[in-house]
Amino acid sequence: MPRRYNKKLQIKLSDLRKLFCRRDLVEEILSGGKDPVIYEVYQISQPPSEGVFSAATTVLYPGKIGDEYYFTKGHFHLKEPRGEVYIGLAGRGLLLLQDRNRKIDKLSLNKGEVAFIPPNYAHRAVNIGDEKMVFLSIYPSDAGHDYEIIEREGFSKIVVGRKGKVALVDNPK
Ligand code: S6P
Ligand code: ZN
Repeated sequence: MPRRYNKKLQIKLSDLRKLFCRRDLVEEILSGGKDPVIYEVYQISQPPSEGVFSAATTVLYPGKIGDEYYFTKGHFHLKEPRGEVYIGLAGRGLLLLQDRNRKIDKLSLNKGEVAFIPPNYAHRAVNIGDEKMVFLSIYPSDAGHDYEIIEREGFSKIVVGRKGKVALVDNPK
């Protein structure tokens, strides 16, 4: 847990119900009375202002729905051009980057690795390990978050674990 933050968000399975491929499994879990926490975000938010950074530590828990690994929602930044840096602090993960034409790239985001997110790319972290994946993000305080496109269309590829292997496959939706 970071020592200092001014806002904490907790994202549960029910917040991601439209995003996982196996919606039937999500509904089965929720209707059984469970709503696991998928990730937590500890933000050091600054008032939006050009040239000022905000930062956040995300703790993404390990797990899968069907064979799809837990992930963060993912978003574009509202304001262009606004990039971002992710720094892996713990665990094993991937960072998906998707451009406006839905072309996908993946970077590894393991403990100690740094990933740059160029402006105008949607970004989503995926925990492909058995332990918590923790990363620090540093972004312009005036970047803003656009979740709408991803909520509507998802990413064009998803990350699955099949027969002990991690694979990036086409999103069947
Ligand atoms: C903010 C940055 C991260 C994410 C966090 C949760 O620009 O990319 O702090 O907000 O990892 O992901 P999401 O997609 O739910 O905002
Ligand atoms: Zn971002």
